[in-house]
Amino acid sequence: MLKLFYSPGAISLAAHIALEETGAPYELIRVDFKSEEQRSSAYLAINPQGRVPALVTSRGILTETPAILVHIAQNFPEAKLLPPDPWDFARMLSVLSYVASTVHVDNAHLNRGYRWADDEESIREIRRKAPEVMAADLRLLEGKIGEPWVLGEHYSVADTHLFVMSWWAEPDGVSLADLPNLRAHLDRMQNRSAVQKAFAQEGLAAR
Ligand SMILES: N[C@@H](CCC(=O)N[C@@H](CS)C(=O)NCC(=O)O)C(=O)O
Repeated sequence: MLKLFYSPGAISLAAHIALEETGAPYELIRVDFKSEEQRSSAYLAINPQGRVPALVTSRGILTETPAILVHIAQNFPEAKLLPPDPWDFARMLSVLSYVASTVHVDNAHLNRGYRWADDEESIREIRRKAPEVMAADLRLLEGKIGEPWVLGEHYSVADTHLFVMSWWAEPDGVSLADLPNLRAHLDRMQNRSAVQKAFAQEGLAAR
């Protein structure tokens, strides 16, 4: 059975929703960020980067959300979380890559500025600019996503990944009033039972 290491409301939520979408049994293991459990030697043995998610599979431990999402989708093809068309598959990977390498990194500038600077003033400046950069990067997705789902008619793991960015947006200081496509996508996602189940398990609320 797959095991997902997660922290409530973190990017691991995308994989959690994907697992829920499959309907397959899996185990959830919470990593406590408050006590910095992600830096404990026990967790570093699972993910040396000290981050969630990590997915324990019968073939080994997988890290990095895009890889985890594709693996979950390939493991449970009946859930149809990957588009059959190669071009759509490439478009889906484009969204997963962009979210992981760009929008998620923008978010990290808010509370994890110490990764890029040491002095307090620089960290404050990194934090101050983060919402502006995240809004600009989300705006590119605003103009690109389909309806009702990222790829159009086909719901895919790109929806679960993008969803976490939109769910983070308002608390991160990015107004979704200016991003109506993302706002509508967030609403559609929050109506899905997989999202509602993952929210209930992680103790999260719709926004
Ligand atoms: N590139 C990784 C990033 C994972 C990541 O940064 N996760 C954050 C939570 S959203 C984390 O575990 N942070 C803990 C820390 O920085 O100490 C992915 O996409 O899975």
